Parts: sequence; C-alpha cells; structure tokens
Amino acid sequence: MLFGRKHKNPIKIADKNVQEWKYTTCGYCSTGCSMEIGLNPEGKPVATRGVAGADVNRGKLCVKGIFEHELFESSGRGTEPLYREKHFEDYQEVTWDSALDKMADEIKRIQAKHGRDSFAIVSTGQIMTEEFYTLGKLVRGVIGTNNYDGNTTLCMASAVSGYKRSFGSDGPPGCYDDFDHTECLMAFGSNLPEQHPIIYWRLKEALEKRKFPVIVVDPRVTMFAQFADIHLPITPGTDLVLLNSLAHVIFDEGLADQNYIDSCTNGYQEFSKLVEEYDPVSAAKICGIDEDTIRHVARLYANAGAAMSIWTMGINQSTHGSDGVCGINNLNLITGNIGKPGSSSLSITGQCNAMGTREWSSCSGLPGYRALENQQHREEIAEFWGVDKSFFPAKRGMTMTDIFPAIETGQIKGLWLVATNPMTSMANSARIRKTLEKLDFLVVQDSYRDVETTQYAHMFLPGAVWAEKEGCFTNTERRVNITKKVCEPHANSKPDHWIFSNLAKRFEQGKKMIFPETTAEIFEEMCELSKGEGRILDISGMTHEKLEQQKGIQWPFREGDEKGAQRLYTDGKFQFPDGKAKLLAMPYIENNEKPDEEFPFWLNSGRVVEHFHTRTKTGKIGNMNKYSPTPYMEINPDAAEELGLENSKYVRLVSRRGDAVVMAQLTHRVPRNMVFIPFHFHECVNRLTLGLLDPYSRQPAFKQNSVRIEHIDQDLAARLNVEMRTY
Ligand SMILES: Nc1nc2c(c(=O)[nH]1)N[C@H]1C(S)=C(S)[C@@H](COP(=O)(O)OP(=O)(O)OC[C@H]3O[C@@H](n4cnc5c(=O)[nH]c(N)nc54)[C@H](O)[C@@H]3O)O[C@H]1N2
Ligand SMILES: Nc1nc2c(c(=O)[nH]1)N[C@H]1C(S)=C(S)[C@@H](COP(=O)(O)OP(=O)(O)OC[C@H]3O[C@@H](n4cnc5c(=O)[nH]c(N)nc54)[C@H](O)[C@@H]3O)O[C@H]1N2
Ligand code: SF4
Ligand SMILES: [Mo]
Repeated sequence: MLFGRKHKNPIKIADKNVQEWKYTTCGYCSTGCSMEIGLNPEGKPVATRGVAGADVNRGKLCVKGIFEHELFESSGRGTEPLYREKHFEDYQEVTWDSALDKMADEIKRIQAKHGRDSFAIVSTGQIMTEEFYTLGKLVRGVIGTNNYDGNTTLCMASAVSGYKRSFGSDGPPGCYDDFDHTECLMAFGSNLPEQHPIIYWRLKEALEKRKFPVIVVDPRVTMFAQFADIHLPITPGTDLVLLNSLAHVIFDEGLADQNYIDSCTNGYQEFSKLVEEYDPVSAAKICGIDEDTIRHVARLYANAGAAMSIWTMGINQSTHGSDGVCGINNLNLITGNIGKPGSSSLSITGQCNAMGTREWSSCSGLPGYRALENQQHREEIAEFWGVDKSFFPAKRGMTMTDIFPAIETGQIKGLWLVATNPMTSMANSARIRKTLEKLDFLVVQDSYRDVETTQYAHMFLPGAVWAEKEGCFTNTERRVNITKKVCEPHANSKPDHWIFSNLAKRFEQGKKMIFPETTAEIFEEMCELSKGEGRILDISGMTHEKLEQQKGIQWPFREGDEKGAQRLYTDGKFQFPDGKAKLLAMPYIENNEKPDEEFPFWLNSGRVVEHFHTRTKTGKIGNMNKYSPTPYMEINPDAAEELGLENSKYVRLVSRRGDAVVMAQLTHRVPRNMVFIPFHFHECVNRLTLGLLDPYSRQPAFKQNSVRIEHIDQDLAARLNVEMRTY
C-alpha cells in the first residue's frame, strides 16, 4: 500500500515572484486583520498573506482576504470623472477640475434656491478614518448641510443608539481577548463563521483551550448555530421578549448581581417591574423558545463567573433594534458583566471602518464623539477649524433612511453618495429608483464605475480603493490599524480625501480653512482633537508609524501610554453625568410584517462568506464569485415538497412591494415557514423588502418581511437570471 506523505504529490504553491511585502489592514469586514500585499518586481500586487505578529489574526486570513490583491485590477473600476446634463443621456468623460467646478456650482445653486439642507450627503463605512474626518470638515464646516449621514444607518445605527442609551456613549466595551476569559458566550443574530471568520477562529481557539457554553440565537440554523452548544431558533423580531424574559428569571431566582446594580446603574425599579410581565410561559408564546430553555439559559448566563454577549444584524436590523441592544446591555448590567475580562456587551461591527465613521465623520455630530447638541462641543470645533460657531446646527439632521423620503417629497434636491450603493442595498428598490430619478443633481463617488446607482446619477467620480491610499480603519474591538499605500490609484481615480479637500477649495469658507495634503497630517490633527480629560475616544498617543509597529492599537491610547486599552468601563463608571449606566424598561411592541395567508413565508436576508455586500468587489474576483454566482434562496425541503418545488429550480417571489426571481436551494437551515436570501445580488431581495424603521436608530428591519412563492417558466427564468448576472 502506498499511503503516507512520502508517496503523495506535495502541494506546490505557485511562485508569485514577490519582491516586496507591504503592510495593510483588510478592507472588507470589521475584524481588522493585518495583512501584507506582495508586489512583483514590476510593482504589481500579486499575493496577500496574513501577518503573524498581529494580535487580531495571528497570521490567518479568510477567503476574501487571501484574494484581496486581485481587486485592484478587477473589471468595472472607475477611470475618469463622468458627467451628463440629464439622467439617461450618455456620460462624457470630463477633467477633475471641470467635474469639481460643476459640482461646487450645483451645490451652491441648489442651496441658494432651496436652502442649505436641500443638498444631502450620504457616505459609508469603507473609506479611511482620515477621509471621514476630512469629509466631516467639508460638510459641517464648508457646505453646511445638516442632512448628512452614512450607510451605517443600515448597519450599526441600532448598536450606536443602544450604547448611548445604556452607557451614555458609543464604543464597544470589550475585545476578542474576552473569549479567552469568558465562561459563557451568547450570540444574537450573528453568523460569525461566515461574516467574521477570523473573530470566529479566535473564539474556536479559546474553546479548544477551555470549554464554555456557546448559545446562538438565530431563526436560521446557521453555521454558527450548528457549532453551538445551544441553538435558540427565535421567532423573527422577538429578541426583546427573550431578553426581558431572561431578566425575569434572573431576578425571580435571585441570580442578579445586586451590588453591581446598586452601585453602577439607575432604573432598577422600573426595569424589574416591567420584566415581571415577561415570565417564561408568556414569553415562550411570542418568541418561540420554550419556557424551560429560557430558564436554563438564564441560569447558565447568570451563574457563569464571567459571561459575554455578542450580536450583529439579527438584532440591529429590526424595528426594535435599539431596544434589542439595550436589552443585551441590561442583561450584562444586571449580571455585573461589563468591563471585566470575559464579561462584555460586544457589538460585532460590520464594514472595515464602520467604527471610524462613528468616531470621526461628524455624520451624527462632530468629530471625536462630540455632539451637535452640546454648545461647548460646537464651540471647540468651530474654533479649531476656524468656522463661525453659529454655522453648526444645534441638532442632528436626517438619517439616510429619512433622506430618501425627503427626496420624494421634494425637500431634498441634490444628493452626493460616497461609497455606498443604495440601488442594491436599500429596502424597496422600486421606490429607491423612483426617488433617485427625482433628483436635480446626483453624484456617485465610487471605486467602481459599474455600480448600479451610477445609472441614476448626473456625475460619477472615480475614487481610489483601499490600499491605493494610506490611512486608518478602526475594528470591532476599537483597534486602530493602518493600511499603507501598495500601488497607485487605478487610472485617473483619486483618493477620496483628495476629492474632499479639492472640492472644499471651491467654496469661500473652504479657502480659509486648512485641509492637509497627507493622511498622516490629517491623523495628527485628529489626535490633537481627541485629547481631553475624561474623553474615552482618546487617540492622542497614536501615530501612523506606531500603528504599523504595533500592528494596531486599541483606544483609548493617550500620550505616554505604552499599550492600548482592552476594555472600557473597567471602573464601573459610565459616560452619563452621574457615572451610572441605565437599566431600561422596554415593552415589546409587535409591528412587523408577518406571514399571512396571502404571503405565507417569512423573508429573511443576510450574507454568505464568499461575497461582500453588493458584489462590487467580490462579484469580479473569480475565486469568490464562483461559489455563488446566481441569486438564490434557502427553502426548507418540506415546504418545497408541498409547493412541488425541486432543488435548483427557479421561482418567483412576490411581496407587497415587488417580485424577484431566484434559484431554490433546499436546506434544513431554514424553518418551514421561512426563506433566506443573501442580499448581495442586484434586482433581488431588496425588490421585496419593506424595511420598517427602528424609532431610535432609524435602521431598517431588513430581515422581517413576508413573501409568497410562485412557479415560473424555467427557460424564461434562466434567461432573466443570465441578464441579471451583471458580472
Ligand atoms: N462575507 C461577508 N462578511 C461580512 C459582510 C459581507 O457582506 N460578507 N458584511 C459585513 C457587514 S457590513 C456586516 S453588518 C456584518 C453582518 O454580519 P451578520 O449579522 O452576522 O450577518 P447577516 O447574515 O446579515 O445576519 C446574521 C443573522 O441574523 C439572523 N436573523 C434574522 N432575523 C433575526 C432575528 O429576528 N433575531 C435574531 N436573533 N437573528 C435574526 C439571520 O438569520 C442571519 O443568520 O458582516 C460583515 N461581514
Ligand atoms: N436586504 C438586506 N439589505 C441590506 C442588508 C441586509 O442584511 N439585508 N445589510 C445592510 C448593511 S448591514 C449594509 S452595511 C449595507 C451595505 O450597503 P452598501 O453601502 O451599498 O454596500 P457596498 O456594496 O459595500 O457599497 C459600498 C460601495 O463603496 C465602494 N467603495 C469601496 N471602497 C471604496 C473607496 O475606498 N472609495 C470609494 N469612493 N468607493 C469605495 C464599493 O465599490 C461599493 O460600491 O447594506 C444593507 N442592506
Ligand atoms: S475576517 Fe474580515 S478582516 Fe479578516 S481577512 Fe476576512 S474579510 Fe478580511
Ligand atoms: Mo453592515
């Protein structure tokens, strides 16, 4: 028998002829992996590898990271600025000077005619922090519109809102190292192995050293649920009921940490009174988790020496997203599980720099977690930038999800989209299309020319992507890391911060202000602004060089500090004036679109490991796209049998908003009354979604909708499907 290594063909890794490796941080998800891009002798990026000494990923990368060097030259990249007078005329290539002159003129014209706030700006979680800061300076200090927000309203807004309501400030209090100390982990609406594979790997490493229970709350049997000790297949949109009921059991059985509650929180009376109503028997009827399991999980969590919760979009994207986050915070406050090793309320962030925009973009306030509502903050920034303090509004303006309806009603006439693709990523695409068509002036600034929203724009500005420029991202655990420039921007595309500062120069006020040339100088300015007694977001000890040396540093990191802070609130002091956190009493209100006779299936949506968002990047990289090139839905085989539906057949899904054609994948991952569709495909799930908004965060409920399934002619569907596959 010829078994054994000796007789096997050894795996050969093709020699890419790498001459130099350059340090960067991954530009996909918020895990924040440190990587190096290999350049061949011609300076072309040909390989990617993980950085062994980096604390986050310790040499590992997921499938998206490994092929990231391929995106620089992928198809559809923007090459030159484009302009056209009217929608649907042909675009003409124009110079940067004429594009930016025209753009400044249009902004001034619209603002003069309809008021400053009639021009809106929506940005992203995917450009560098220095770029966010520069955009904020331009928008708040020069253009002066208050209708300025980011796609993070589709993503992290509920986490931000929940952190502010519970702790008095945004900022995830924990870190990945908590996995090495916790004795119980509960994950709500997060599919970590697919969406944050390297955070999941850190969790697995911790579990291999020391066993502790992992509980996953998700209506789907996700990969994470399959690996968990306990899976709670919750009824969509009812996490708050489960959370209130866990608190009920913890109080009822005397398992709460009363010392911590008394010394570190307010609101106990009201909260404990409200959760009295959420006994497990009543709660089970709403959330679908049986009473014994609720009690069992409550005891496991409360009796653990250290317990932590993580969550992602299953919580945030919900009509009770913000309440769900506060519910998780309540659970950790009553069990004394904040700010200690292994004890945390850790929101797993989404995009590579969704944290950077929260910290520095001024979208919902002013830089460095300052608030527009705070007079002292307005004065500090006005003085620092050299702007008249009365120029700043005293209250935050519209969110992304309110800006679109305001275009419909004619209140907003012009829109500038920076690195976001709402034609595919916002709910109810038909309505979004009509809305965009109403605009007098729409600018799309994206690294890809073929992004769907460009079809509705007047101007397209090609932005350099990721490691074509230098700057920072902040990851889920507040770690700031640096991406070095590894190659020149594609064709005539420009770094986003260059676009922002060159537009600023076309306004009188912009000429008076300083917009530094390099991101290192911009970073220094931010460090200066972050100094201050009692500020948790203090990065004053950081420099670009130190970030590369230490392969990322967690904030707060003050001047003179040797190490970043792993955790927040370690002293039990929170960011409210009296230093106490808030226990919040939140009744559950049922308001979702639920399955009924006409639309009998829950429509759930989310992601798969090989694709990122609207596929502008991964759709073009063969080693990603090949795994799921076709829009599809997961459907339970029993439901399929009832409908007479076979695996790999096409179906038409219909909701109250529209329809979509997808391929059926039969799997027990979804319950009998649910279908799940990855949202990566254009003209697909968001044609169907409703997207009701959370009252606090204004984040859409992307995951709770209802649909029916119809048969469709297979030849027609296959044809339609080929046409839909843009790449
Ligand atoms: N491969 C890949 N990774 C990514 C991304 C990507 O596009 N591709 N995007 C990044 C971004 S921006 C984000 S925001 C994150 C998202 O990361 P995740 O939130 O982990 O991903 P999703 O698939 O959107 O949703 C997670 C789960 O929520 C569940 N869910 C639905 N409704 C409910 C509910 O009512 N309650 C509960 N408890 N769960 C529910 C869904 O069944 C789904 O399995 O991923 C980041 N990482
Ligand atoms: N049904 C459903 N819909 C959803 C979700 C869901 O779970 N279900 N999830 C929501 C969530 S959590 C999110 S975060 C959103 C994401 O939705 P989008 O914001 O639309 O996400 P992307 O497709 O990543 O769009 C980012 C764009 O920025 C471009 N880009 C990348 N880097 C750069 C750069 O450096 N400069 C410039 N100028 N452009 C750049 C990319 O090419 C891309 O076109 O989708 C939301 N929509
Ligand atoms: S886990 Fe996220 S940050 Fe790490 S390589 Fe994968 S996509 Fe990039
Ligand atoms: Mo996101």
